[in-house]
Amino acid sequence: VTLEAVELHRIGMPLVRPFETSFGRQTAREVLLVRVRTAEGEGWGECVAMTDPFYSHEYVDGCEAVITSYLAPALLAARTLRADDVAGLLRFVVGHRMAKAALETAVLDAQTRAAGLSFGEFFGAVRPEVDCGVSVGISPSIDELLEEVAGYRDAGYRRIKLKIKPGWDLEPVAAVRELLGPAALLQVDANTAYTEADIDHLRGLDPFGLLLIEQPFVEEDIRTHVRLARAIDTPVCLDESITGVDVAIDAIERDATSIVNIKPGRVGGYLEAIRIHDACLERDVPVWCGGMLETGVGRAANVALAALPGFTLPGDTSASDRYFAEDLTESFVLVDGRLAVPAGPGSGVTVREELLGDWALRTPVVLS
Ligand code: OSB
Ligand code: MG
Repeated sequence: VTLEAVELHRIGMPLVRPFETSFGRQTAREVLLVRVRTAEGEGWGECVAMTDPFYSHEYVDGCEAVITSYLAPALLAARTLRADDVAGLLRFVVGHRMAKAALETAVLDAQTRAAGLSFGEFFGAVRPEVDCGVSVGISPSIDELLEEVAGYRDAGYRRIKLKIKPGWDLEPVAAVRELLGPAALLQVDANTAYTEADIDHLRGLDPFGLLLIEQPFVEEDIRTHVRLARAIDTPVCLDESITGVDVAIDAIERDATSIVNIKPGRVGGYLEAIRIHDACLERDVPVWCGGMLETGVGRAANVALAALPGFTLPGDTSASDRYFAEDLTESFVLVDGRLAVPAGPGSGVTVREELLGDWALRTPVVLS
């Protein structure tokens, strides 16, 4: 496509319920959206960075700054480009994968819309809908947790993920396992809240038959994940640590992870996410699609990705109403525990421009 301008939109959306993890509690989602204007039409990308640098070093203000000062000017200077050129054009900037992913996705959306291809077709989707799980935050009490989980079970979610941290782990897991019964798919996510000294304690999760434990230790610490994997029966799954295909292969070969959470934003975009998927499929390592409380813009692309053959576990691709009273695009509605892969060109969803204005946190920035 021939790139004419890059627009940055900043919106705020209240969450239907607070979302608490080991790294903090959120009551609203601040979202940075990128629109590219090209000679062939427009495209959208959602930056998954959060307001604060607590899950990742990336955060909304930082992403906007690096896009404005470095990334967008490099793409505008190249002018004519394809999505698979973007990573190379942006390689001179170290890291900042979420910011890069938003730009690459916007270019890919414009390019595939112009070609009349859906993301599902472009990525190589093998199913028309995907199995969905739901990520359940840390709750003020076990009773409230059980009520929330029962609601998601009744809505049809095919897998429950509980956020855990020291002081909120064995007890809530035991209570939810009791509620759901032994056959239900149940997993936990610690978002790096534990240390090596907790390995013995984490072995206490084994009796609950969990699908996996996600990212108990810090991002850079592959070694302690290897030690845990040796000590525990529950499969270990990395999220934060997996920043690209080479790290994924390394972690798999070292037996630090036997299942991989693929989040396109965290790895620099959908093209790298597909490379990780392919490497995992080749090694018989199951993958699932993570989430970052995306609006319909990001969700559409995640659902298309989750339709690739190696995504054999339900993802954090929940319905729009799990997060928001109203979505920025058409809503994603759970049917029999699944979401449909959008079939239209590009991401297949349309940004409701009037909401962009209503929810704006500032006037859009236009770079050209
Ligand atoms: O660790 O998977 C995570 C949300 C924000 C940041 C990190 C994570 C999450 C979730 C929610 O678990 C996933 C979702 O429903 O989008
Ligand atoms: Mg996680």
